[in-house]
Amino acid sequence: ARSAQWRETWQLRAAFAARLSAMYGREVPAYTTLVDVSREVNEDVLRERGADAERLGAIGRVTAERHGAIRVGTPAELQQVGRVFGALGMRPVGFYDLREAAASAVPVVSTAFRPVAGDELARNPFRVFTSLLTPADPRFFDDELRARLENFLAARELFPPELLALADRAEAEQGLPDSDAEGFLQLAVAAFELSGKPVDRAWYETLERVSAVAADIGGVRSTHINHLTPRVLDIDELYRRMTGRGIRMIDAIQGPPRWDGPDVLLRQTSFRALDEPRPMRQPDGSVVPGSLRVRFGEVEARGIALTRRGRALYDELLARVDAAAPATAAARADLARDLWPAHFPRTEHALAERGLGHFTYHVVDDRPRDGRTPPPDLPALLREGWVRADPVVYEDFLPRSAAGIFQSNLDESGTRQGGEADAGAAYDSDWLSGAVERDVLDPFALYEQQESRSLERVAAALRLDPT
Ligand code: OOG
Ligand code: NI
Repeated sequence: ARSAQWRETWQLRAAFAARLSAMYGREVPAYTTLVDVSREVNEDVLRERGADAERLGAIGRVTAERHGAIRVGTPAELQQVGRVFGALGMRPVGFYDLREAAASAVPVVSTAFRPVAGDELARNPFRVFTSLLTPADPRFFDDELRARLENFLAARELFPPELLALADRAEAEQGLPDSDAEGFLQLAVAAFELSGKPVDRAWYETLERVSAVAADIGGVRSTHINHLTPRVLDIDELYRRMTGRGIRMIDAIQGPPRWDGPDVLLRQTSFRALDEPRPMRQPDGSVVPGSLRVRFGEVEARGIALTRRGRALYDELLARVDAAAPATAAARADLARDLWPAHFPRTEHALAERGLGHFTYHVVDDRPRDGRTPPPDLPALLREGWVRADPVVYEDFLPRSAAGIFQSNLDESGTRQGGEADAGAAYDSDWLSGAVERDVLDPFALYEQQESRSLERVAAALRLDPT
């Protein structure tokens, strides 16, 4: 073991998440309210439901759990993001194309950096949804604007070389000595703060005409965390309490409806932050007071990871709700709630049996020990009490919800022309792997691996069972 003055990767990750949260709470007061209310709701749920409340994660993990979001402009910047998060044991998982997922203009493709191994997630599951601007998509940018944008982006520096050097060391050595950890954490948090430097108003507004997201990414010389999201055990209750405190939430909770069957995937809701004063540089060079409204708050409830089949069913139900074209968010929620019970299994057991949800399987300690041989198949092993199924929590994101979150926090819808998506680059998962210079992992494959490894352990344990 290394000395006490050594910080392991997960300790760096936990410390980074905590410091980022402290910074965000200082600068965006409504976030502090959100964290407080989330904690209250979680304590109440724990009191009411007992151990059942922790079925999808121990309360320690859930209380510390956060995700953030950042947006960057170039593959080179994304590669650097990959190094900073690599130092924290976070790898790119999933490819999300938000250019199509929203009604308005969101010219980005995204991935999420997160820990991958089960024990790492249990220690601290911090994740960051990371979006990359798509200047080569002609539906958003013409050649001239694209060239200006790429020049502007090429000339800025998001991460100081000292930070990247420490990140590379931390990743290679899987941690840092305390003395270096402090500097690394300070530089990393600073890199994600909202800068106080003057914003070039004309350039910002030029990009805003394409999309508020384009301006947020390419209109300034730095990046920033745009939200941090705590996890809550009852998001409907949280929504009511936040509204009761006078914080105006968006009009819906995104994702699956509330119902009396198992919670699956992810439910999220958000609120807009306030204008924040930031200096603006006028075309004549003078600097005047201005404001940006680019940071917000979000909260989420996590459910069981679905298999590819389960996800296809979810997407199909969503499409059916869309097809009915409900006029309001409330009508939409009612429709989904009515549709769900007819199609989605109402128990975890049925979710597992129909191959719709992911579970890990574990040999039960007080299994039959009277010399019987265990039955040969999983359903019988479960039925006869040899093996227990634990739900796998969904650790990723949903493109539709993500697009909804982007959209609900934009002032204007911007413009997206019709036509073919990509004359220049095909923005897909492989392209993104190339940009970040790391494999973008497939979330379904990760869940499948987790499940099949647990089954291998069950098989080995039951064969070796001495009784
Ligand atoms: C990211 C929005 C996506 C989520 O939770 O789905 C997201 C952004 O606005 O940059 O964070
Ligand atoms: Ni989010």
